[in-house]
Amino acid sequence: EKEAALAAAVPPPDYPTIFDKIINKEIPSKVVFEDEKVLAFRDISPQAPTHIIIIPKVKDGLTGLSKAEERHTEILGHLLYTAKLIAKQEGLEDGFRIVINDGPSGCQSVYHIHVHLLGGRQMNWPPG
Ligand code: DGP
Repeated sequence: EKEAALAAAVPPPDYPTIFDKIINKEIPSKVVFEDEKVLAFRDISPQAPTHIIIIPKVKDGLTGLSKAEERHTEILGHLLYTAKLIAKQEGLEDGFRIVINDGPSGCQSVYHIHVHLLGGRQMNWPPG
């Protein structure tokens, strides 16, 4: 039963998510960084004093990291480099945490690849 529920939670390979509405400004978000390729905004349910979501504006099949193909390497690098820039912008000199949840076991809930940038408190290891 639990397995069935998990399987049901996996959406088809690629369809619009709430992040498309954020990109298109159909729903508001607190944008902290934007360029031609990526958008970064504050998480609606912050798990740390700084909790920012960084996404590609064009998903191009990247529902999650597990779907990455060689053509995605540039955008994947750009997402991480953007995280570094925002960490500096947010004053996270002491460090920060980057998270990419993937699939049901990774606790992914939005199937449009995204990098979590968390900081402003002591992070713990192992993560939950
Ligand atoms: P994940 O569980 O890794 O798929 O993370 C999805 C994150 O997206 C989660 O931390 C909450 C955030 N989120 C979901 N919907 C919205 C929204 O409408 N606005 C904002 N700002 N964040 C959202």
